[in-house]
Amino acid sequence: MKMADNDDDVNGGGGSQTGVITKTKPKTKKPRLYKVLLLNDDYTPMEFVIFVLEQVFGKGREDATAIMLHVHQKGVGLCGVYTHEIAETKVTQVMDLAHENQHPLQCTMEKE
Ligand code: TYC
Repeated sequence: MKMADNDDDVNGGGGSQTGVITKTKPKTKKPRLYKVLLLNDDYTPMEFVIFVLEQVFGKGREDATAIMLHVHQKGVGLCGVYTHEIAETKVTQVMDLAHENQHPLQCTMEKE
């Protein structure tokens, strides 16, 4: 004898109390996630990169400095992982800030 589960609708949905149990698909599909990456270059000031990591990615001073140094030394580094729309917004914000300040800083996103 099976009891009604979480994802069961008791009654047929017709309004009258029929006692029929129907399955409803639990709609909990995970969104695809994207890594937002910062690329090194020879010209963008370290202080500006730290500023970007603080303002756009909400990093504290210490995390921002560590990520900046990682990118400076390794060539690329992870700023965060987000849904497609949020990742795209972050990339645009970084590129706009870099442009406005005439720095060649590059930011990209890729599927996790
Ligand atoms: N390499 C830059 C410099 O020496 C600093 C830098 C770090 C630039 C990280 C970009 O994503 C970057 N001024």
